[in-house]
Amino acid sequence: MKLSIAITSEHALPSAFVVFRGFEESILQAAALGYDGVELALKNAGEINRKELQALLNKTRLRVCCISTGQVYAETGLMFTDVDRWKRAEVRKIFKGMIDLAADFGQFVNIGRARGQIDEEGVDAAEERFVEIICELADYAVTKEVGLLLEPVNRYEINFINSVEEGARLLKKINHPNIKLMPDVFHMNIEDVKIGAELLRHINYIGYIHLADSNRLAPGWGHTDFEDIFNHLETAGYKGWFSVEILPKPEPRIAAKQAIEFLRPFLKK
Ligand code: LER
Ligand code: MN
Repeated sequence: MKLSIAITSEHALPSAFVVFRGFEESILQAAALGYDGVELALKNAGEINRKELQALLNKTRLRVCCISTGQVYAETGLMFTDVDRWKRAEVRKIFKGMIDLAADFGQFVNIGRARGQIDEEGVDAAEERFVEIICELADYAVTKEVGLLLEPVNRYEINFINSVEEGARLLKKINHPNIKLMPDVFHMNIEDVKIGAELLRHINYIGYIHLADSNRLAPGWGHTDFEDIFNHLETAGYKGWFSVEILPKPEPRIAAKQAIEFLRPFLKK
């Protein structure tokens, strides 16, 4: 199984959950530590110089496994559920740019908090606006051979699609073959009944997994039971990517090293 680490630009907000910042530095560090790929956390596709990125990937033999979009919401507040149709048009444009980029680098685009909030109009209105945009983007992404990944995010960050159970229920309803879930075990620790058992139960909807311990430190440095998670994923026959999305503590290189050293034995199984 393949392991990636989330990285971002040197200009990203301090709140971005990444270990390394600055694309060149990050890719070189990830390669030196033995990661198979990187997940690019972007606010728009224009942040990437394609030629420079390709040269770095050629040099390191790393792959970009996903473009993640938490920075879209963090930097602009744009969301699929916004009542303002011009803002919804803007978010469509940004995500289409990310999908175009993923056609060359990444193969997946995630939808995190940009999916939006449930406001005073209630869940049905939010869901209707969300479904219209995600389906349009999923149709567009098919033509580019890119998949969409919906990430359930805990209630303290967003009030819409918090648990894997809720994500799976919504995907069943939407029934679009080009949308899968991106469970993040940090959020699952807050929202789901069990982590490993829920991953196994919803495995048909799962396309990619974010790894962090219960405190967003490197796996192995909190109280999440990774033995249980990987046993369930083995039973499920999960073959997709894992990406480490952790805080740069105690310092970036040490955190990234702690993560890969702890995870390697599970991934080799
Ligand atoms: C993004 O992948 C994530 O997990 C969120 O917690 C960021 O807000
Ligand atoms: Mn995540």
